Amino acid sequence: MSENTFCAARRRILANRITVRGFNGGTATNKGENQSAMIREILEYPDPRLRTIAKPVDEVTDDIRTLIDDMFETMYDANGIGLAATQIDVHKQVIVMDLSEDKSEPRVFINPKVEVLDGDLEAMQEGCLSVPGFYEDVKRIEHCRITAKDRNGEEFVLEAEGLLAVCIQHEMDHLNGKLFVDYLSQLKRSRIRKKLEKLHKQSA
Ligand code: QAP
Ligand code: CO
Repeated sequence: MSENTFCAARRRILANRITVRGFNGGTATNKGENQSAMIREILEYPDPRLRTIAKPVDEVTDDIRTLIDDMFETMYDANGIGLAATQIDVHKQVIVMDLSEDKSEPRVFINPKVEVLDGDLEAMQEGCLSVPGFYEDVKRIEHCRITAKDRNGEEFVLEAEGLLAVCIQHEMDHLNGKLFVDYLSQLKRSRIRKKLEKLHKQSA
């Protein structure tokens, strides 16, 4: 994947969403713009709360569905493609994702488990809503099978490759308190940390 693929893909996704909004003449019919859902604050690296290990969800209740709605609202508002509950300081095993250009493919993963189907590693440029403005190559398993529950508590199995496989592994890392910067060299990671700390001080 080339250097600018991530940015280009995001620009494309954004341009498309703006068009969709214009077409509808409003936001009411757009998925992820649920009237009652709330945009939550996204924790940013190096916030120590991002290191918390998430607990499995016992039962998919209305409270969990409210959490899911808020997570979509927060992710779409920030122009993200994936968000783990950890990132909004809720330490439950819940992930939301939408890799489409028009918010048409919302996906929910509750208590996800990953099984390696092909141990080959593939490098892809990653970003993270908790590490805004930084994009780096990370090597991850190319082909995996995910078992998880959906928003109705139904179990499903999904084979993933490409961006979907990368994104699910990235988000599952969040549930285990891990960030993509942990895969980088110490030097790169500390540069990112220092730049973000400086920004946080400025906006405090
Ligand atoms: C994880 O990341 C991911 O820095 C999801 O200024 C990303 O949604 C997995 C974002 C890439 C695989 C490949 C980041 C938005 C979004 C930023 C995201 C930013 C605005 C990141
Ligand atoms: Co992330």
